[in-house]
Amino acid sequence: MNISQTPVVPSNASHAVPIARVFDNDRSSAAYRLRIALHLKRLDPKRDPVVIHGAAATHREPVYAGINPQRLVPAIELVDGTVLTQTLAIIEYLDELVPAPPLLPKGAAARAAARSVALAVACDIHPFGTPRVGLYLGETAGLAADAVRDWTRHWVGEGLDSVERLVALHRKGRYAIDDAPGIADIFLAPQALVAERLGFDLGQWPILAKVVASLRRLPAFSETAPA
Ligand SMILES: N[C@@H](CCC(=O)N[C@@H](CS)C(=O)NCC(=O)O)C(=O)O
Repeated sequence: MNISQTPVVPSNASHAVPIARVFDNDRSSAAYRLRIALHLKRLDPKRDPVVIHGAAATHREPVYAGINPQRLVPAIELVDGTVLTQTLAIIEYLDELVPAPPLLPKGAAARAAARSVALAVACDIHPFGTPRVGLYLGETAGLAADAVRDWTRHWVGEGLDSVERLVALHRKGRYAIDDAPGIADIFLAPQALVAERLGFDLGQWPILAKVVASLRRLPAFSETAPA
């Protein structure tokens, strides 16, 4: 990891955001959420890659553990040394500092609905597919690779069944909530990609499939996607 404290002064954002660096990972769906939000806000801070897969993983080593106590990506470091973790917290921080375009809809109920979709993904689906959980199931619980994959597929499938019903309740536009891409979409699109990587056809969730197809036409979602 490079250690640099160069502050980011965004060229197009209406307010300067004092980010020194983003701890990023190309394959991580949580890091993808943050890349989408930064793109929507026209921010392009310095990125420090953190390896989270395989023998070369650096995220559980003392250097990164000293930065993010949870040893997860993404995280951001501000120019004053403050480290912010958890994508929903970081994205809402960006939204407060750079209000345009807004990532939360108008109206308290619509905002709660948008957060409920984001949280359904972040809390109730995403953790089941993380490297740490897969490693525990394989190495400690002794499950074969196929069994780990089936286990992950089960929770991702059941979770997205629920999110399909949730989005059906709240959707009033082209995307998950309305006609502006926001936090519900920022959490949904990366999780949809994980589902596809696990062999799901998004067509089994017709509403989510439509929303994700629309999102993938937006540069903020397509240009920041994991390889
Ligand atoms: N709830 C956290 C999730 C962060 C997370 O689990 N990130 C994954 C990558 S997608 C990670 O760092 N995993 C490392 C591991 O599981 O060991 C957030 O929203 O930021």
